[in-house]
Amino acid sequence: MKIVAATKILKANDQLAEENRAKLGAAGIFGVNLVGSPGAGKTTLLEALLAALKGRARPAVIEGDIAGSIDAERIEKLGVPVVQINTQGACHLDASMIAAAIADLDLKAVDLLFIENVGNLVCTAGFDLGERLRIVVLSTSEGDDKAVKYPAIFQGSHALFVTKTDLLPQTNFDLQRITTDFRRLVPNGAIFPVAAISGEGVPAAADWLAETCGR
Ligand SMILES: Nc1nc2c(ncn2[C@@H]2O[C@H](COP(=O)(O)OP(=O)(O)OP(=O)(O)O)[C@@H](O)[C@H]2O)c(=O)[nH]1
Ligand SMILES: [Mg+2]
Repeated sequence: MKIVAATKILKANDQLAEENRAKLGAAGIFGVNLVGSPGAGKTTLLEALLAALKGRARPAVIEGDIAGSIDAERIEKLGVPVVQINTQGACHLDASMIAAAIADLDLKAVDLLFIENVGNLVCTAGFDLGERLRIVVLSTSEGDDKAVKYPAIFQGSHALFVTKTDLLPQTNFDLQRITTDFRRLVPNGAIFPVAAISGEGVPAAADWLAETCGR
């Protein structure tokens, strides 16, 4: 019987992720990995950010889902190049999937690559994709205790986007609590409260993103 240790698989992933980072870097492309629970508002936020960044960057999107192409179709409607990855059961994207998707993109026409990971607050934490920036998306309806309960995904992220702030009056979500908990894990992490549906907070988040990726 052959047993493959998980550490070996993760090591192989890390190596591939470095290759992705080098390839994207050589092509002048800044990769952003969006992670968060199913339904946290990742695609809605992405739609709002793409609109806000129009004319400032040449974006492309890789959509990760277990099945279907609903999110990729939403992005396609905006006229943005998009590749859909179906993981067929896997609860996260990995670097080999991104390598395959990158091969389907015209890299010369892109300088900002968004990767929407499979909706999951646990599995996505262990897999570097070769991005430069990881943003964790948490909606107000999920509860403000998530940074304490799921530290790994927050710890490895550079920024926290708190989505669905229009629902704050209907929840007991405490922005101060999540800010304190996130900063404990990522002292210099950026935090942006946004309501993608109304556009509130989106310009500030888009400006920060543009500046961070050098646009
Ligand atoms: N009230 C409110 N609802 C929102 C907001 N952003 C997203 N939603 C809703 O939340 C639901 C999920 O949004 P999506 O953007 O599809 O979430 P997602 O994280 O991409 O979901 P998966 O890709 O399935 O993981 C949809 O019904 C959205 O309309 C927001 O700012 N406010
Ligand atoms: Mg989505």
